[in-house]
Amino acid sequence: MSMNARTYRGKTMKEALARVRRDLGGDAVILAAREVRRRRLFGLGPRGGIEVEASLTMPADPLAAAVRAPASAVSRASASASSPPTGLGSELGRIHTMVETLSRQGRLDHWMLDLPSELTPIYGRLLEADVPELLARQLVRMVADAATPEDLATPGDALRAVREALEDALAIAPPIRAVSGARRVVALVGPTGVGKTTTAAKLAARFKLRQGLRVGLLTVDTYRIAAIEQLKTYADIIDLPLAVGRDPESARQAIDELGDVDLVLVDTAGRSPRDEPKIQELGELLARIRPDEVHLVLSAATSQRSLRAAADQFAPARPDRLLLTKLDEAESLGALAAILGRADRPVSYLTTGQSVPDDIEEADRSRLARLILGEESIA
Ligand SMILES: Nc1nc2c(ncn2[C@@H]2O[C@H](COP(=O)(O)OP(=O)(O)OP(=O)(O)O)[C@@H](O)[C@H]2O)c(=O)[nH]1
Ligand SMILES: [Mg+2]
Repeated sequence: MSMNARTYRGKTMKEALARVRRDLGGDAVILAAREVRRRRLFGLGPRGGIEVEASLTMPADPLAAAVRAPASAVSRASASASSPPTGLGSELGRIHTMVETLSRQGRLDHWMLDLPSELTPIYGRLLEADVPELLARQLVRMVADAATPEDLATPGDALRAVREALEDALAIAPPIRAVSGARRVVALVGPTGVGKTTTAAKLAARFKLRQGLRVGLLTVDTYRIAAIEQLKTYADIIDLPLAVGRDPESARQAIDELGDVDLVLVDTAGRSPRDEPKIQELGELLARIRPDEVHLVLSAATSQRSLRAAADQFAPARPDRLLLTKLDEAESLGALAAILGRADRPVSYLTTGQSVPDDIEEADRSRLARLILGEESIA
């Protein structure tokens, strides 16, 4: 390796790394680490400690540096259930995963040094799944604080502990509570093109075909003729009554014209989260319709920033559920974690494709956590 590697010593790994950091800064790359034992004359002098080789330049392949740490020690530290990781083994395991993280982040993550080594790969996994860094830290920190060494004996245990912490952090809604004889009105709102109309059709078909309920559709998306035609097509195929509301007053009346139905699904026009007046208008319309549930429909295939922005900007529509679409299109689902913790807006359904009515499922805590962690995939 053609760079100016320097050696730093410390009584502990933490101390050695602190010196690396002081000297080379946060961008330092750890190339190797070893335990130093000194034969002590009459028991005097330093007892030995940890020696770390570090440099400022990134190696061509950062993982190659990790491989330089003795493989046996690394695997003993990170993968063994029978021998609890101690001493140098666990330190090397820590270095190993640190270097892996370096390759992702391009910097030395000082924060990780205090973490039990079993949790560092899980932290890396959360970041890889695009879980926001702060949230990822909170999760592993919570587990680190609460778990006993036995709780984290194997990598599988550590992953389960973090998954359980994530599950606890998710807010999940019960499915739409539609029963025969009591009309329930459910509105879908959200940004443009996220799948509101398709989802309304999926839900309508499920409640009609699987639960035998009387379902009606109401669209208040009257700005585009294509929008009405789209819903009309589904209404015809599923054989449902469709009502059209052109303003708050007629929308209210249109619901009554649907007659004796158990469930009314209200499809609304997509709105840009930046278009405050239109969202305000939507809020006024819904205030007139007075739906029992308002599901904010968000595409999982959008960035964490867009998700947050939409979640904030749609407040005037008073959504009390989140409905996540296009999970099948998302590269990773970690960003969702950022918006799924609000108890006043639990997740109701997930949609996983274009097919009506199949590609929809009720939100499930364990499934969602596994999806976010990348332990499970769609379908
Ligand atoms: N891959 C995938 N595509 C979906 C999903 N849900 C909807 N779509 C597709 O997304 C596109 C837009 O769906 P719509 O239901 O028209 O979306 P919308 O929110 O009603 O759109 P606007 O009314 O224009 O705001 C269509 O091509 C759908 O087939 C999903 O879960 N996965
Ligand atoms: Mg639509």
